Formats: sequence, C-alpha cells, structure tokens
Amino acid sequence: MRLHDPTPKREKTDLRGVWRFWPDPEDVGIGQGYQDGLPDEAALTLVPSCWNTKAGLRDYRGAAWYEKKFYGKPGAGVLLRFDGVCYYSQVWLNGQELGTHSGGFSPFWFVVELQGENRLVVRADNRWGKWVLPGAHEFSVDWQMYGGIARDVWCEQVPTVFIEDVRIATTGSGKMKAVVRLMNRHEEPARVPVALHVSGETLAGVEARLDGNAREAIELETRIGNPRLWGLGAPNLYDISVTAGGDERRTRIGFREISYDGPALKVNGGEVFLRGINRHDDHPDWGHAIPPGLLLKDIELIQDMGCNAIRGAHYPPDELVLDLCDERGIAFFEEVPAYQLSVEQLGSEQTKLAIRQMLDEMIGRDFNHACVMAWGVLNEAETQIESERARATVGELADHVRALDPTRPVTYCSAVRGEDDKYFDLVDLVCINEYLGWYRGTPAELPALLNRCREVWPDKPLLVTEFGAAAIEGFHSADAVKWSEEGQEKFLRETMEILLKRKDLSGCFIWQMADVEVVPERAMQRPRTKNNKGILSGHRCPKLSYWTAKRLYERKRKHE
Ligand code: ADA
Repeated sequence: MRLHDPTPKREKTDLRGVWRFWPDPEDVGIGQGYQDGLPDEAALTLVPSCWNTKAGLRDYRGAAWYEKKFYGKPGAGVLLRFDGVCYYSQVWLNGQELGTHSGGFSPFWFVVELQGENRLVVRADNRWGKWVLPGAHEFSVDWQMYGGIARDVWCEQVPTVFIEDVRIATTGSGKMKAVVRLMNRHEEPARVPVALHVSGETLAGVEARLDGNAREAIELETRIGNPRLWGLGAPNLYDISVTAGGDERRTRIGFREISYDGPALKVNGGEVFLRGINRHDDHPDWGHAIPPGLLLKDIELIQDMGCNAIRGAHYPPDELVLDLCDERGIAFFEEVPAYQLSVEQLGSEQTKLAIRQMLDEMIGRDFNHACVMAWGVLNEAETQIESERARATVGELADHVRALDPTRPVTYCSAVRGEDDKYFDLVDLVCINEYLGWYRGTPAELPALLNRCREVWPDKPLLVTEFGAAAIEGFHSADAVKWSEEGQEKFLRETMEILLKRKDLSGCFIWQMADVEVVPERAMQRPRTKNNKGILSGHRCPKLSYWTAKRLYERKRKHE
C-alpha cells in the first residue's frame, strides 16, 4: 500500500486477500502439476502474509504454493506486480510459467494478457542457497527467514505504450532531470508525446519514438525557481506527473542536496547529526507482512522518541515506510541483505552478481524517495581481511551504485572497527557497528576507538550505525545485570552520552527499535529465539531504555 497512487489512470485488480495455500516440504509440486492448480485439500491463507506466523510453520524452510483465481477483461494487457515474495519465487498464469525472481524485498512484475477467468499460481521458497543472499553459513542471519508472499500483489491495465519507470534526480537549486523508461507492447512502431508536470504545471515535453516490442529511455530536464527544500524535519515534497500518450506515472520528490566530501555529512549545505535507530520489517504476529496501520505506528513511535533517521536493517523495507519518512522529514539509510559475508563469498562472482541485482532493484524502486540518505552494499562482511577479489567486488559495487545514483553516498557497515577495516577507501561514508559494553569491553573505551577511527579516516563522514544491548522485556534487576531492562538502560545511557557529545560524528543508530524473531539456529545465543536488543518489545511496548533514548535524543535535538 502506498500513500499515493503512482498509476492513477490504470484500472487495477487488487489480488490481496484469501488465496489457497499448500506447503510442499518434499518439493514435489512441479512434478505433481501444482502450477495447474493446487491439491483439493489445500488450505486457505491471507496474502500478504508469512507462513512462519501460521501454527506449526514457525521454522518451516522450503517450498510452498499459492493459488488465486480472479476475473479480468479477456485480452487486456496488464502489468502483474509482486511487491515482495520471500525469497525465491516462480509464477504461473493460466498454466504458463511467467518467470522467477530471487530476493524477498524488492518488487518484480510481468506484462501479460488476461483471460476472462484467470488462475495465478506462485511457488515460494525461503531456503537460503545459491539464489538467496545473505550468506549460507550456519548462523546466516539474525532475523527470521520468513517465507511467503509477504507484500502486496495486484495487476493493472497498461496501454500499448506505457511508462515502466520514472527516476528524477534533483538539486538544491531546483534543477530536475527525469529519466522516463517507456515500453511498446506491440510489434508496430509507435510515437507518443511525453511530458513532465510539476505541481500541475507542464515544464518539459518531447515526442518519443519506439520500435515495435521495444523499450526507450527519454530524458527530460527542467528547473523550478526557489524550491522549498526537503530536509530533516522539513518534508517539502512536490507532486510530479509524467504522461506518455494515455498513460501516467505519479511520484513525489524533494529538492535537496546531500554532500559528503569532507568529515561531515551535510544536507542542503548544513551539517547533520542523524539521531537514528535500526528497524527490521518484523512483527511477532505478522512477520514481514506488517499491516499499514502498524507500519504507521512504528514511524510515529520512532519520531516520537526524537529520532530523525532510520536504518533499514538489513533490506529494503515496505515502501510505505519510505513514503512516511518522505512526509515526515526522516532520513532513511537503506541497504541490501548482503549480511556477514565471508571474504571468500565477497570475492565470488556469483555473490557480486546477486548483490548487484539487489542494488538495481532497491535503487530502481526507491530512487525518488527524498528520505533515502545513503545506499549500503554490505553489512559486516569480513572487510578486515585484505583480498584482491574482495576489494574488486566492493569497488565494483560502489561504482555501480554511483553510476545508478550520483546524488547519494554509497557505503557499507563494518563490525571490525574503522581502524582495522581495509576497504573504506572505496566508499563515501565510514560506518561502524560497535557493541563495546555488550559483547566486549565497556562504553568507556568508545572515545579512544572513535578517535583512532577519525585518525585513520580524517576526511570521510563517520557514523556509528549500530550500538546496543539486549534486555528480556519484563526482566528487572537492582544490579542492572546483563539481559535486564536496567542493564540495557545503563548501557544505552552511558553509550549515548558519549556518542551524542561528539562533534566528529554524523550520526548514531541504536540497535534496535523492537525485538525481532530469529532463525532457530541462533536460539542458544538469542533467548526466546528473538534478538532482544529492541528498546521496544516485539509488540512495541517500551522497555526502560526507550525512555532514556527518548530523553537523550530530545536533548540532542534541542541543542542543535
Ligand atoms: C550485528 C548485526 C545485527 C545484529 C547485531 C546483534 O551488528 O548487524 O543484525 O545481529 O549484530 O544483535 O548482535
């Protein structure tokens, strides 16, 4: 669900709702012909949803099948879109395979012709392996590997020539450059007028010529005078419409400039301090398929505690989260799920290509969101180990992001303290995840560590993108022992007092907003099979540390 309709002229069929569902632990479905219809005894389920929130399937990792019958206009050309299927999916329509997709957190679509009565069948698979990142070692992820059609599904009628994508780069001086990607569905060549409208005023136009069954990218440049800039806490957005013949795409943009050519991160020329928090798209009752109202509540809770930034751990979130951040002037640090890769995985061609695909899809979906402040290509890979192939991968991924989007910094998050990391010279920001006081040492060691980081990397913005401690909700201790709410509060207070005073930091991000479910392999490290470092419980009930974080972030905001 979005805050605005990107394609208002297209007649849509919403495919959310009740589908037939059938787990396939023996993975025999294709041989049994499930693509032509599921077994009669198939149960019902809701889409979007994650099967791990269904009784008896919490840790099911394998294939499962979905089926939906729906009516359409015979012969109508439609774009059939999935916003996210975890993690690998195959799709059939009326018995014909449409294709596959790898990756659970980015949209994919097919352009097809409908019949009157249509049968849509999806095979989803949440095992990790050759097609799925993050890595494939035993403790691969510190979240739950949910499976299922976790985000919205719908189809929308498209004309012969339609707009596939619109990306608009802006500057703080009001310049805007739109790249409009068109598709011609017919074998006959076509000509269509393409125009760019800003807040209802037509500012640029051109006639596009397309060969039969071809795509074409059109560039439209224009400028508006004295734009109301988008900034942290200043959510000035502009409604954009791009028309191409009878089709229209709408988006919202912000005019702003992010600069990072020195030790400070700046937005519209002013230094910023990101009062951040890490947030998973996770809920104990919904998995990744969090209803819109709860997503809104998350953003309200985050804003209410004085945050002005969110890091999307560790994958692109439901796009509604970005709509809400655009509208509230909250910065978003977005990354792909390339999580704790070994230096060997980092050096493998297959891994690089998989990360590249995820970057293409993340940036393709979210380019126009004013709130996105940085693109992250890795989280906690073994970047303390020098390797020519790993260096080549990091360099190529960083350059690929810059080619896709020259307007934002590219980075990765490292768990090896900045001074020991070998590849930060290849990216624009130094981002370190540091748990002094939880996994080792004490918060009192943090200033020296940050000083060394600053010495090694004097000319790049420095951010602490994770710091945190665990607390089992409701467990209290007069001695503030580990795992108690008092212990978490003490850790957070001591650490935030240090971080929020530093003039050489561009931000810090608490790990993490809410407790999240994790894979069973982590159970011995993660009591209750949850990552308990939330300052909220999984059901968003504040722990003691929430109030401390709120107090300290509010104090920081008032002194800005
Ligand atoms: C890492 C990782 C997080 C989480 C955290 C923790 O920094 O990036 O996903 O696992 O550690 O809780 O230890």
